[in-house]
Amino acid sequence: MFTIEKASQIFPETLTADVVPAITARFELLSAEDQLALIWYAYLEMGKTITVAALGAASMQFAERTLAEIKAMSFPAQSQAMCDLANRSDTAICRTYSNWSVNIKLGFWYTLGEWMAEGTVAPIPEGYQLSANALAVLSSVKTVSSGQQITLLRNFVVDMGFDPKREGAQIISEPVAPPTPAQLREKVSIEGVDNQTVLSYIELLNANDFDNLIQLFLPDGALQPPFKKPIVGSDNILRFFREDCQNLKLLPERGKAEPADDGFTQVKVTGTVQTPWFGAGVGMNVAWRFLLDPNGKIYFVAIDLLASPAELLKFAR
Ligand code: 45D
Repeated sequence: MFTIEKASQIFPETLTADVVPAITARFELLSAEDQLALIWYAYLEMGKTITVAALGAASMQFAERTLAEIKAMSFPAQSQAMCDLANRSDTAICRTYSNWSVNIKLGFWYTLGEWMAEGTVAPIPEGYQLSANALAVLSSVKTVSSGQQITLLRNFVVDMGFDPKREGAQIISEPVAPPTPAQLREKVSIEGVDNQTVLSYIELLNANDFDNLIQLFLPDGALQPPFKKPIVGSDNILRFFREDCQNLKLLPERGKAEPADDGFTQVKVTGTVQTPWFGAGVGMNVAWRFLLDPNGKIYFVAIDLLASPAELLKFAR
């Protein structure tokens, strides 16, 4: 029988972007001042080629009070509040921050970044000198692809703040918008794959139709996001879809399906994914590795950020 552990090893030839966890680990060793300055420089650099889209005002309302609180502070207090976040200090703002979903955290920083640029929030001090280590991390960030860069930026931000790990802590996330109406949904086709579960997975996720999407999974199924441990059980997967997966655009290109042990089927698909933050400006190269039970239900799916575009075409036999 398959276990989640064994399932996660299907299609072992798939090469993921290991530079992302490697650079993230080096970033985490830097001082808070260096971290903030490095993100600022990386963000300015990226802004030359890609632009962040401000999310709808509705999604910002959850961070509004904290943003207003920071805006009202003196410059030194603002810098301190930002350093506290990077230092993961136990402050009220850091606790509030850690309860936000990823998108609210990103929206919060997006707003602070705009205010820093216009001068209403303390900027990175002019002439701030990054340490040698920080300079080395920054130059590594510059060498990776734009899909890997935005993944790094997101990683840098999500672990900031102070998480007291309270049992049953409620994550504050954006409301779930109604799914795309049937007549506006797009059919997908994938070269080499006509498996209905896989096609429906892509179509339902693109339509934000999470209630139907979750029906494709076995109750004890698992979903493994890039560089993460598998999320196990359909309740947990549904919560993840609602919290973190609205308005993604999945653009699968090609794949292959083949029989696995015990009447299961394994399917690998490659293609690109767009996030609402960058739209068509950044296509992340990904693989989906599905393991379906004999009834076509999803027991396991991993989403991998690929090491290079060459991986999009790699289907070893
Ligand atoms: O510290 O099939 C300043 C799943 C300086 C679901 C700043 C998926 C100071 C299943 C500039 C102010 C989700 C797994 C900071 C598929 C400072 C599925 C600001 C995959 C921090 C396909 C920084 C989806 C800012 C994927 C504003 C792969 C940074 C989605 C902003 C990937 C960074 C989405 C932003 C990614 C990063 C989004 C907006 C990687 C966004 C990244």
